[in-house]
Amino acid sequence: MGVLNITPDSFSDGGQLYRNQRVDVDAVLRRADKMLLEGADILDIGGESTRPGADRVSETEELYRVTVAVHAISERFDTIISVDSSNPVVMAESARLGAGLLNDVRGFSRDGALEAAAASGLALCVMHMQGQPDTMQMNPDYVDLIADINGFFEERVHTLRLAGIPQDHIILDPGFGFGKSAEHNFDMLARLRELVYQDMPLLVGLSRKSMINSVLERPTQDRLFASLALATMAVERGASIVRVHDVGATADALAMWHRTVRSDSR
Ligand code: 8Y4
Repeated sequence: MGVLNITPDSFSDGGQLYRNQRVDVDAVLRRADKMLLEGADILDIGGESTRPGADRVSETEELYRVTVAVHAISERFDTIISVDSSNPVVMAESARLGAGLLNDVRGFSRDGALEAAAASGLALCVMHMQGQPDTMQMNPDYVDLIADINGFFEERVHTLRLAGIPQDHIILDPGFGFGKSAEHNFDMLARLRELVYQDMPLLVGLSRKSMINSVLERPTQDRLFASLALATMAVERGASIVRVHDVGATADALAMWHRTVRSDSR
């Protein structure tokens, strides 16, 4: 899954697709084309930054950013479009315009999100977050990290199924960096095999995240090699989908993992 941030203030790839209060549609299409040529199967489009301290975005503004990109990409490319949003209006409109996956870092917890997700008929990614984006990194605390996340998965799957969503439309995500210390994040990665509910597929986002900084002290743009190691370890430990900024480099790394697994099974 390749990341397409349609925001002016994205921490990782700031404001290249959104400038002067406008979505740069040509830039979005060029970036989408590049990621698809490099091997992305899914493009994740987001119009709201969840970084602590990021500017709030109005519904109208988020709807504009996301739908312009979804519409342009779905007209030109045959790919799965994921929409990174917690807003039910954005979810519904994106589904109408050709999205294939709804990716909600708030786990479909906002008023109306569950209903919009169910009505869309799309696949869903449900992510774990402790707290809210603005304060989640202040003092992340768990009695039992793995049990907490697995309990969250169980509760959300149960709730989504009651809303009429089939289990095979649901992807789970432990939410690296969302209300977790560096220690929590590395514990989650080490024990990723234990983060499951009924063998459902796992999506992880580790690309360029600040847990890398806790070891290497690198600015975001210099976190590629570390990100490749993290993506490879996640897939080795059972992740089905990795959300990344650097699609070509990650595809190369995972091709080596995949080839090695093939030899190991003979
Ligand atoms: C540098 C680069 C520092 C990126 C921080 C970040 C996830 C996600 C995000 C994730 C799913 C981010 C939308 C945060 N992370 N969706 N979204 N899983 N499903 N931060 O881990 O990339 S945004």
